[in-house]
Amino acid sequence: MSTNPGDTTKPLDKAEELKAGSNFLRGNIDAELRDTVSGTVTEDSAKLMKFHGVYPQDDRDLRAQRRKEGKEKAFIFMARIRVPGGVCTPAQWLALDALSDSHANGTLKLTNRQAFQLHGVIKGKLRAGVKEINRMLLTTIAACGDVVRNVMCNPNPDQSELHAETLAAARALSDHLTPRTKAYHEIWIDGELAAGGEPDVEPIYGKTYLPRKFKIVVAVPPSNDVDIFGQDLGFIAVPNENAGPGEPRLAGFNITVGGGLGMSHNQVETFPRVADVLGFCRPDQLADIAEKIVMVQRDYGDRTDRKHARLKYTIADRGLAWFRTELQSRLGYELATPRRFEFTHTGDRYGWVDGIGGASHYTLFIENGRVKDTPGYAMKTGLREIAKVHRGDFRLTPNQHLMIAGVTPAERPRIEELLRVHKLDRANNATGLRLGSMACVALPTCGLALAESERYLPDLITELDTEVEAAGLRDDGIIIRMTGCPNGCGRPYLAEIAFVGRAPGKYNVYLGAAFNGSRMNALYRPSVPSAELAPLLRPILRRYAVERNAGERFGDFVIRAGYVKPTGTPIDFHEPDKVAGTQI
Ligand code: SRM
Ligand code: SF4
Repeated sequence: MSTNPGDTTKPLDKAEELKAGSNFLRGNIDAELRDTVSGTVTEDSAKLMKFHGVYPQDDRDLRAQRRKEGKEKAFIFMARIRVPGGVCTPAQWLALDALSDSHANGTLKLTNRQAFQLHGVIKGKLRAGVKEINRMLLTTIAACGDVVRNVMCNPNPDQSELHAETLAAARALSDHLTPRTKAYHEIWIDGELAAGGEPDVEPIYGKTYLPRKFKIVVAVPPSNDVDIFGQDLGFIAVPNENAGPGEPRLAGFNITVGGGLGMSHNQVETFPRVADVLGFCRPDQLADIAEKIVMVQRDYGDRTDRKHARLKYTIADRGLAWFRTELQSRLGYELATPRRFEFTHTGDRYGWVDGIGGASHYTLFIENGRVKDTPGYAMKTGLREIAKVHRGDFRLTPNQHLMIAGVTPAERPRIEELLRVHKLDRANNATGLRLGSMACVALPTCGLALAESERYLPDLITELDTEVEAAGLRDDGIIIRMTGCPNGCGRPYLAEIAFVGRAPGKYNVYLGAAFNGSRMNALYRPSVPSAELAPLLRPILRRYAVERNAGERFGDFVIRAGYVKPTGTPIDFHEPDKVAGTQI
């Protein structure tokens, strides 16, 4: 449907016309990829290519110099490879590693939604690169665009006995909600558009797909690593406490809806929102419920304004009661009452974890998910050597790190040796602050970045680490995140400490989210120059070390100590004077 039942007086956003006329996402992509004159594609093709997991970008580090020289921008592309539940094989890792060298900028980026990104792909290598990705049984389709994105799931196979069943559920959901258009195959794999043949049908999406991106996760308590409250739709695995031998361990899922984190500075009608718990369902109802929720949003999401087109706004505007009624009328049954659940943290557990059945898993801290070799730390080489011998699998975590999973007792000494030889084992010795850090990509590739993020947060943490060590907080987990703009990619509003780029070298500072991801933070100080960030935070960390109650988390302390008030409303994110809190 391309109507907007919410407000039929406003014209549809131009993107709707583009999607409708694109012949199921073909548009002019094929012809523009063949054109060798331009290093990029038109704006329309750029928008459609996102559905294929590909983003036109330019190297922003080179912009000024090239402008001075009268040259066009240094055009490049980013390809996002979605990996449902984050599980890939060593062979796939090796192939991506090689592809990052032959077709991209030599790095692999592990995203915080369990996907890979290749950056710096030039147009001439793009089609061959995507074809190669598909050859290794991975895909970029629906990694971006107005569709259901990569479905996340906790990566630890032994997080609980429920894990295998939840991972299977996440993968099944991903398959069920993948777009059916044949355009992807034609453009990237066959290399030409098929004439005639069966017409495309998109039974779930229709020809204009969704009003906006849509994100689904499956959480396995007590870990909330998937940050379920920041996602459009979430499922929380609930165990069957009375399961007998051989019976399924999974009773079903609590359902969360309407989370989302993007906003624009000082546009109060945009805001991050924590998801609501909607109800409970049995495992066999999962796909039906997910599909119908997606369809409600397809039909009622705001197609007139892309800044107001996420499910969180549909629910905020119409109310949860309306949403439940609309959903249940499509399902033909009522949702059950939510069951009890408890999350204790959002971070990853590093190092070796012994699993069921003798296998063990090693989670490696990869700062901001960037896999590369640097002088003195050949991380990418080390992981390649491990991939050559590893018999289990690799699992991307929702915090941008990597789990080497399913290591048998016989294999473990070899993996341990490779970790040691390549100094990978040292990465996990960082402070709790660094281990709890996450930054979005931002400069130089992200076209929306207002400030640095991935390239700056590590240095800022180094500045704070001295205080952390001196105050005796070395091993305390504190969730600290940075983004280069307010779109929220690094999930900053769910961090105990967050920096959100406002302008080059300036950040809004947010404090006070819950350690388990259930409460957002609030704006503490707007537009702080980077040189003043560490001095601003050091005294707060010092006080926390001395004055905290037993077991009190940093995010709770800053509220109790009066630095910020607990959040609730959008205003907390936009009007500094009213919400900055009292500094003591
Ligand atoms: Fe994001 C746009 C990177 C997770 C909210 N995001 C972008 C783009 C594609 C910029 C663009 O549109 O031109 C960034 C590409 C930068 C680059 O050069 O690689 C980008 N987002 C990322 C990643 C790679 C950050 C990371 O370092 O891990 C994450 C990729 C996830 C994935 O594998 O799919 C990423 N983005 C998120 C998240 C977190 C999450 O989903 O858990 C959010 C907040 C949650 C949400 O969606 O509400 C997020 N990204 C956005 C938004 C704001 C959406 C909104 O509703 O306002 C944009 C901008 C947009 O869509 O217009 C955006
Ligand atoms: Fe780019 Fe902003 Fe997302 Fe960071 S938060 S990757 S700067 S869009």
